[in-house]
Amino acid sequence: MEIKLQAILPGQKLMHLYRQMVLSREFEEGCAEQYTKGRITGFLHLYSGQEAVAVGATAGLHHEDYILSAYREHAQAIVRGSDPRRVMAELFGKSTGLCKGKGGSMHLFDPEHNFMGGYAIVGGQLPIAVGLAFSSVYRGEDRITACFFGDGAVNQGTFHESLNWARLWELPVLFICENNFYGIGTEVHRSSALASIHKRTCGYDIPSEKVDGMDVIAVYRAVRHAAELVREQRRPYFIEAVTYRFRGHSMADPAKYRSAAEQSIWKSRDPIPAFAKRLLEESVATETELEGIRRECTELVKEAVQFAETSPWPESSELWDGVYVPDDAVGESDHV
Ligand SMILES: Cc1ncc(C[n+]2csc(CCOP(=O)(O)OP(=O)(O)O)c2C)c(N)n1
Ligand SMILES: [Mg+2]
Repeated sequence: MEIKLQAILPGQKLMHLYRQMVLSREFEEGCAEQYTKGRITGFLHLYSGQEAVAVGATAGLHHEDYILSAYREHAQAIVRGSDPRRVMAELFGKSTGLCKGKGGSMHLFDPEHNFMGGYAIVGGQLPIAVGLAFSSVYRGEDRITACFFGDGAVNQGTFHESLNWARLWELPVLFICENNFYGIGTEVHRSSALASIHKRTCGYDIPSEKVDGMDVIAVYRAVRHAAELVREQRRPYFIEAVTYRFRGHSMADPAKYRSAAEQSIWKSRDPIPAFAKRLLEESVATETELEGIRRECTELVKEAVQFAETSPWPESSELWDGVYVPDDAVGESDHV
């Protein structure tokens, strides 16, 4: 029998999870709109469909734990606590953005919330996560590092090097693979000899499990339990969260490689209405309360867009600020 929601978390916290999923979805759909208006340019990868993973996982961690992700990371930053207005401004390239408009969609970074970055290089965040976990051990800190990555990252050399090193050095890393079955247009069965990703960690003697990534509570419980093990035993752990992205790989992708039938099966498992249904059935919330949350999130995204639109562009004099260039790598004339 399914455990009642309020035996797992108090009502207020459950509502918070719902709100974070709705805000993430609204934010992404707002980004899509701004992209079509030409206000967000470059690559834009949206997270719609996968919200239960970021929201459930973040709720299972402590705020001081580090989080790293790939380039589909707006929700991860916002759920962690980044101001949606500053995230939107970053996507617009404005100076009020999280990274002063210099990172853009794929490179959010917010040390105030221990969000240690989105990374555009597939698998690039894995060794950085291992390094951060090492820094925590070295400094005698209690925090752990949670590293999100996609199914497309598991055949990168960095994946194998990172898992090996994390186990060998007993580092407190929680690896979270968001298996949405596709790396751009390539289905996981066509790129991985063993498509059941969590089974691959036995080669590194790292315990692992698979969780339903469309169920925010299942993800929360798995991550909370795993995070406790990692924190107490100072050893890595691995979770495969099975999920689905509702949009194409990026805004430039019409996603013709997925059948309508496949998409509609997954859409019927949309984590947001599924959780709303449980909240209503178990009388944690009323429809009016849920509607209020949806309206409030739509407003927040409108405000974020307004903030981004009215924010100034970075000054051209800031072009080299925050860029690491050894003095001998550029000529004098390049420093203008
Ligand atoms: C090292 C490297 N190789 C190739 C690419 C091009 N690329 C960008 S996203 C992507 C697919 C990654 O898929 P996955 O890890 O499953 O993440 P998802 O997009 O599904 O969230 C690829 C191959 C890249 N960015 N970095
Ligand atoms: Mg993928």
